[in-house]
Amino acid sequence: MRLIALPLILLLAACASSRDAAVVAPPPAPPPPPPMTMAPAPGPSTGSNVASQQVAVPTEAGFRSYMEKMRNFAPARGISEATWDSAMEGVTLNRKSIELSTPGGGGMGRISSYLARIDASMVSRGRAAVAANAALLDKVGRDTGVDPTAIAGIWGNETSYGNVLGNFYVVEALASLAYEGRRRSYFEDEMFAALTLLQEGLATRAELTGSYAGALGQVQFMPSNILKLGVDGDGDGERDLRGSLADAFYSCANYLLAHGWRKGEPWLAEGRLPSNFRWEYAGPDITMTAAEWDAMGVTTADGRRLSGLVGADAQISVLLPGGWRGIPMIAFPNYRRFLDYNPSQSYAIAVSHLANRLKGGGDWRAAWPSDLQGMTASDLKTLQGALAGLGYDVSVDGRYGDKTRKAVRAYQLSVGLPADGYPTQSLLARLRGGVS
Ligand SMILES: [Ca+2]
Repeated sequence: MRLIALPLILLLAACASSRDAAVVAPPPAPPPPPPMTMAPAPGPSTGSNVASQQVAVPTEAGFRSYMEKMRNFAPARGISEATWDSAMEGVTLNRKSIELSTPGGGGMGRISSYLARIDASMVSRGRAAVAANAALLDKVGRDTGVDPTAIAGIWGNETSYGNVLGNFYVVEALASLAYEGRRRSYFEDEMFAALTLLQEGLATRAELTGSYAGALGQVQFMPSNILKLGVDGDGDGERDLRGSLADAFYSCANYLLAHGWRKGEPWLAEGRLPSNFRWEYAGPDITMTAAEWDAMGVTTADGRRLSGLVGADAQISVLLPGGWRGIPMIAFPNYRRFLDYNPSQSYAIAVSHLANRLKGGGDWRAAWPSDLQGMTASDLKTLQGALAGLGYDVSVDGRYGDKTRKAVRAYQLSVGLPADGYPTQSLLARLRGGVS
């Protein structure tokens, strides 16, 4: 696939490698690509918050002290001392979890490295996995109304179709991340949810093996989501999202439905933009109705009007993940359900594209700009600093989010560049040169 040839991908694949290193892949013939572990979604802050400040330097002694305090909270969270003591036996500070959960690089190019994983091998192994489980997937689709290829797209991206489930004891991983403190109450809640799984007999300690961030099973559910949205799909009385594909697939469908999945609608399609398209209308932070895009002449790459695919009032974004010269993508409402699953545009595009391929769709028609160079987190910080210096409202954090996108877009508009909101090396060079 063409994306692989780009130096950009090689550069940015390196950013992901430390995160991937933790995953022990039991490789079938072609080794599976590393999984994209479900990043924890922002959760409600219901944690006990022993201390809400960030722990500066994680130490084993600090961890032990924190865990002693947490043990006191266990009964109030419905966890017996016996469960706690048994679950925590041998648990130590897991620095690998903390290291892998630390944002490693700028967002730019992540999309390329994500999409580079959706190669011929990923697609062919996926089609084989879908064929091998066709009866079950069809039944899930009929029963729930969720397109089974969407589920397969998540399954493939999360665990390479069940081949890479993670090898972390999630109680230890979650305790370490809670102690580390950046998202303490979220991880405390997930740790207690994992302990609840144990105490209620929904999982054994050995079954609480998963990702460095505490996600479990074939489709990488966080423990609280197993409790809230897990489904016993095969009717054996257990919610076993690790050992039972039926449980995993029905649970995945249930998650998407609970977040507003629209039955019978697509999620993402390659788009075709009119020649007079205003680039500043693109971006995940901007939505317009299908009817509004129709009126502007935006269609799918094969020329279909958007309101013919979804309701005329459906809220849709045009995405330009490779900038204005890259591949235009139409993000339908169901695309946002993948974002609910993991709030990363790169993740949601990768799941969308894999699902489209598993549904029989082809590769992208448009080409990725071959001269596009990656932006490291450091590059992004420099760019953000320059924009902040010009008075734009932007955080200098090396991350490509909505604020940076808006600031880049506003700057591009002010100097007459195509306002795609996409930070590039050439934009950085321009800002460094003091050209404003
Ligand atoms: Ca079951």
